Amino acid sequence: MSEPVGHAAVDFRVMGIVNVTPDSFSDGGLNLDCEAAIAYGRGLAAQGATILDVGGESTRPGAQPVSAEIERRRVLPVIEGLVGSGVRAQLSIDTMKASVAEAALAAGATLVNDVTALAGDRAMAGVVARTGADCCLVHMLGDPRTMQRDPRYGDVVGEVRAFLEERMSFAIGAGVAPERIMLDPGIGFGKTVAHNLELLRRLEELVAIGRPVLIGTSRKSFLGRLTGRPIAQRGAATLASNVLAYVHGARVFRVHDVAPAVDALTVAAATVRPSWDPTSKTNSTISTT
Ligand code: PMM
Repeated sequence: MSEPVGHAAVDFRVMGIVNVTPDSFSDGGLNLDCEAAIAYGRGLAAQGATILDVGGESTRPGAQPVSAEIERRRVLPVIEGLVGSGVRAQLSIDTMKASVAEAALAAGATLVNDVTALAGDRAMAGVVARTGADCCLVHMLGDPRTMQRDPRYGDVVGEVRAFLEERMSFAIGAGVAPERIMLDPGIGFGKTVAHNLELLRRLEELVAIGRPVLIGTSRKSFLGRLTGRPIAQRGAATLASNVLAYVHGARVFRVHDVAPAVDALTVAAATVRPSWDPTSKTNSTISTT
């Protein structure tokens, strides 16, 4: 893992969001132009993102699916451009489709962020295993079209944990190395405000599975419900949720606003780990690989 540019070594990673979609909930349409998306991604890396998550299909609640062909046309030039520019960040492909993942990995991505946890496309696990890519397994109830219709759980944390353990066993059985796997409870993916808060409050139970936990709260609607703020004004709420998730053990943070997240998490890390010198370059960094 490379260190964030211009920052002391840290034990967390910030994943900057590069959505190349017309309809993502907070930044849809921003990066549809390829050159703009490449420049945007480079800017996030310069702010300290050590992962750039490139996505060509929105997974916001109610989003309509797009074809693999359209998705590939959106993301491949951006990944190729970022690789060609020598950007210092790991490139992640946010997709549910094996053919998109395969093409993105061939173009230089090394992480597959699949919100179906390798269950949406039967060929996905094979692609991840064969290429030796990292992968993020995400919990989602249903699919993006239906997931926010009255989601119910007996014990949300227990059910998410059991799901992630099952998907991890599946991935390992398909040939994915355990050390390549990150886990994500899927904040907002088939969860009420109370479900999201309980997952954040009891995150240690997911951390106990033994793999790095990724959290994606950035600008999401539960923060809007809590604060009454529209999407563009959820920056402070996002930071609060990420700092608390750090304290409860999350170590990878998927965000739109990278620079404030790096600052907030740097302070959280220095506070939580008093024996750790945040100004030293010699601290060990976490590895998701
Ligand atoms: N959220 C979104 C998309 N992809 N991937 C992971 N691993 N975790 C998330 O929480 C997540 C995700 C939806 O947000 P966006 O529309 O802003 O990309």
